[in-house]
Amino acid sequence: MGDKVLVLIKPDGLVKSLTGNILTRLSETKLEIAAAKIVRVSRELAVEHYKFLSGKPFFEDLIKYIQGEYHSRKKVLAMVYVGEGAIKKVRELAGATNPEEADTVSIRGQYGRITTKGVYENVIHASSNPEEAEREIKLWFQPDEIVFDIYPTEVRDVTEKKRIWSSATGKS
Ligand code: IDP
Ligand code: MG
Repeated sequence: MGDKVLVLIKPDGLVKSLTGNILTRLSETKLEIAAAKIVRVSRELAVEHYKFLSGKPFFEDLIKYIQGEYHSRKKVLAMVYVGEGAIKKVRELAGATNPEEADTVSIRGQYGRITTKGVYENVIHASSNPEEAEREIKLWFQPDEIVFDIYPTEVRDVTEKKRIWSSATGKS
């Protein structure tokens, strides 16, 4: 199966209409897409995702950025790709973390920017190693949202409150 990697198109990527371009480039890697969804990012999810950066001076701005607080699109596109060398391939396509240092033809080099506040708006996230990928994929996706089993699962009786479609006919 090869590597698994969590890929996020961040709010700036969505605002700048880069989704199609990025999906095309990802599909040209011949990696297989295993899951995709649009997510409204809660503060809880953002903080958990970036918890290893919680001591950094830019942390609060980073949380606001990934939640879409700086953009008119408060959402991200979350995806899982799998295949030989998936992490390396996607990280190469993404380019360096700092968009000013990123290869000019990488996604971050082409479309990223550093805001006047110092936030690296770098369009795309990609897990950087297999352990990080596993942690992040399990954070963003439930097993049934991924088309094939990429990590072991178990079946348990779980009782939880869940929002469901209302039986009242919707007025639109
Ligand atoms: P990565 O996204 O290339 O893996 P990380 O070090 O994991 O880089 O940082 C996560 C995100 O935090 C980056 O993508 C970027 O948006 C932001 N970030 C990282 N370092 C800085 C910094 O020095 N200033 C501002 N933002 C940063
Ligand atoms: Mg990282």
